[in-house]
Amino acid sequence: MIDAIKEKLQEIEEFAIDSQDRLEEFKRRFNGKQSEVRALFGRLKEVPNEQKREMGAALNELAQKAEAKWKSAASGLVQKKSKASTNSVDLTLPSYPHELGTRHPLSLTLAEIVRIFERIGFNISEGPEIEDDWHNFSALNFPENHPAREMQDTFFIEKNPDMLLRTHTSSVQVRVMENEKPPIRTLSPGRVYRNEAISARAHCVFHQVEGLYIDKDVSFLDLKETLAYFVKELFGPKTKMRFRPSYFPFTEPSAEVDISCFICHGDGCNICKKTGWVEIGGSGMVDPNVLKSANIDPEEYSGFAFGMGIERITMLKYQINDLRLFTENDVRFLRQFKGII
Ligand code: 2U9
Repeated sequence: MIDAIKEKLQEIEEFAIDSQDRLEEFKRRFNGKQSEVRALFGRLKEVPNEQKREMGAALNELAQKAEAKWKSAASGLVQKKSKASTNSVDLTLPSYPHELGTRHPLSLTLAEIVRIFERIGFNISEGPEIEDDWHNFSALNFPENHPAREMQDTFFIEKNPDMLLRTHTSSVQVRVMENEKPPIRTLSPGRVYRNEAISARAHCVFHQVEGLYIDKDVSFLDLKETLAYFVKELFGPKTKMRFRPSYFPFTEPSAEVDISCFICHGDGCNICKKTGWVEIGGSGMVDPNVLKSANIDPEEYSGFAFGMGIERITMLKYQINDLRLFTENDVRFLRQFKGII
C-alpha cells in the first residue's frame, strides 16, 4: 500500500499542468470523488489494523498535495491568460482613423455670407419662428388682403389665427427696429415656412438671410455698392451684378438682384438658361411706412434691405439640382462637402 501511495505521489508531482485541458484531467485523476487518490482510500480496508493509522495519514497527505497542486496550477493559468490578453494589444500601432463628419452645405454657405457682411459692420439677429401677424405682415406694409397672407402661402396656427410660422426673417428685423435706435446694420438668417408642395425646386421649409441697414442718408447707391461687394466676395471678383425693377410691399423702389453667370460667363448654359444672368435675391429701399411702424422717422432716416434664399445660393454655388438633397441626409451627398471651411 505504501508503495502505491509513493507511486501516486510521484505521478502527481510529475504531472505537467500547462493548459486548461491538462488542469481538468489532473482534477479528474487526482482530486475528485472518482479519482485515483479516492480509490486508494478505498483500499484502506485491506490494510492490517495496526497500519491503518499510518496509511490513513499518508493518504490524507497525498490528497492534500494533489489539492494544493491543482489550486496553484489553476491560479497560475488564470494569470497567464490575463497576461496573454494584455500582451495581444500592441500599443505602438497607430489607431484607427476617426472619420470626421462634414458641415452641411447650407451651413457652409450661411457661414460664408455671415463672414462677408460681418466684415462691413453687420451684426446677426435672430428671432422666433412662430410669429404674430404684426411682425410678419402688418409692420412690413402688407395690405390686409395681400395674397401672401392667404392660407395657401402661410401656415397659420389653428388655435390662434393671429399666430403663424414666419414666411420670412424680415419679421426679426422689425423686432430689431422696435428695440434699437439707428444706425442699424443687421443680418437675419433663419428657417422660414411657406405652404408649398415639396419638389426639386420648392419646399415648405427653407432658409433665408435678410439684411437691413438704416441710418441718416442711406441711398440706393449704398445698396448697390454693398451688394456688388457681396457678390464679388461670394462668387468671385469677376462677378457682375444688375438690378431688375420689382415690387415688394416692404421696399420702394424694389429690385431683383441678378449676377453674371459664373459658370459660362455669358456664353450660355443651363444654369442661366442661356441668358448669361442668374437671379440671387431681392432688395430695395425700406418703405417709409415700414420705418413709421417701428417709430423710426422716415424724414430723418432711410434704409435699404435685401434678402436671399440660402438653398438657392448653395444650389448655384455647388451646382446642386434638387432641393430635396438638403433634407434627405444621404451621406453620399453630404460627404462631398468634406474639407470645405
Ligand atoms: C425690413 C424691411 C425690408 C428684405 C427684403 C427681399 C427684398 C427679397 C426674397 C429673396 C428670395 C426672399 O428667400 S426669398 O424668397 N427676399 O426679395 N427681402 S427686400 O426687406 C426688408 C427686410 C426687413 C424691416
